[in-house]
Amino acid sequence: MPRNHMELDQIDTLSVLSEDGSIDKSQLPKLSKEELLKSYRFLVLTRRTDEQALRYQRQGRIGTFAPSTGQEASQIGSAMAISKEDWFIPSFRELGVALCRGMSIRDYFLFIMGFEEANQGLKGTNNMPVSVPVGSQCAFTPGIAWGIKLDKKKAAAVVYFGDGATSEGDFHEGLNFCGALNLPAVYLCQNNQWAISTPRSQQTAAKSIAQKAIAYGVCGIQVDGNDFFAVYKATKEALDRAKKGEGPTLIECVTYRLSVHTTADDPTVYRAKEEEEAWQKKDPIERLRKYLEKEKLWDSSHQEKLEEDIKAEIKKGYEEAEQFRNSIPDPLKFFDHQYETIPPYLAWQKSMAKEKIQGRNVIKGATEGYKGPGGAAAVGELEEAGDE
Ligand SMILES: Cc1ncc(C[n+]2csc(CCOP(=O)(O)OP(=O)(O)O)c2C)c(N)n1
Ligand SMILES: [Mg+2]
Repeated sequence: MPRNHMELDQIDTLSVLSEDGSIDKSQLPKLSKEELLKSYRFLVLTRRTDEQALRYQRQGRIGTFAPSTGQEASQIGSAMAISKEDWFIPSFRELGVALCRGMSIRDYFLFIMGFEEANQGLKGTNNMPVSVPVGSQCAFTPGIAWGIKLDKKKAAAVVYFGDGATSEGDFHEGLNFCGALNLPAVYLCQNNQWAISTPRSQQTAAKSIAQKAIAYGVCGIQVDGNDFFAVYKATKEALDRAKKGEGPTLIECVTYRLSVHTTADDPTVYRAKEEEEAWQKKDPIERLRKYLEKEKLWDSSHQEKLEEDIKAEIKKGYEEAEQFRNSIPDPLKFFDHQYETIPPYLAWQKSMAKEKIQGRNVIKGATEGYKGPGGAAAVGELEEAGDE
């Protein structure tokens, strides 16, 4: 058998809007003035919410969270292309997409405060809850996409994940499954150059993340993730293909996490100031603003008014969240969200927590028939171990 060269698909790259706000008109997606201004508002709203959340977190008012700062174009650019019927499957860093999909500022703060009630807003939507285990959402995406296909719905499943998630088996299994079954799915990687302190260069020896699509026989494209138009266009095209039955796409948005990984992180110990400064110059919000100004759609008075409105919206959202927090007297509700019927081990934990909080004895009967994890230990022993 002769030695031949195997032809593999090529990976496209796409950028439309450059750093100075100039544009490649041939690639400019169709968006109305209203859609453009709405998108810009979401970009700024996401940034300011992050900034304010960071202050609240430092003041001890809310818990830990993962900022989207620097990644707004990847998030809003894609979210504006996704319809209500499509499924939004997030990781833990998609504030911008969630806001575009109707999440309120109140619910965002409540979620960071640790209230599952904030997820009530997901009812009746095609929005999935946050997935913290890295990459896990990539593994159940085929299930949603397959359901859409079997139901013959005109929709697609859009899953978000980071560069670090592409080193997890879940990403590969999920994308392979979607490719093999030709499912309507879009795998959207926000390559923000870091997975906590692991740089992109140590994540994979591959030249790009987008090229991993080739191995699974699906479309792949690498876009400038700080370019609102490029992300919008690539997502729209991927969704159109998915809905026509032409299969999944892997989109790599090349962007940068300008802020901390989470509020529990200090990036100054592992990355260079010069690198951060270089990416500051590529700020996705400034870039779109420059374009809007060039097109005479925006000026400083518009910006001033927008900043005022957004400040008030964030303050109101936070106050509503705080009001809710103060009105919930029963922290034990924490146990009631995971299952329709609470399983014995959780009933046991709930009774332990109740005892701690209220200084009472463990509820008799709540743990009846339950022998603890693995079924080995007696309930009495577990009650002691629970204090550790
Ligand atoms: C399975 C798993 N391993 C480790 C962690 C701890 N962890 C949280 S975020 C993160 C890095 C994720 O990096 P990336 O996928 O690039 O997403 P980014 O945080 O940059 O948005 C890690 C290791 C986790 N949540 N889940
Ligand atoms: Mg990352």
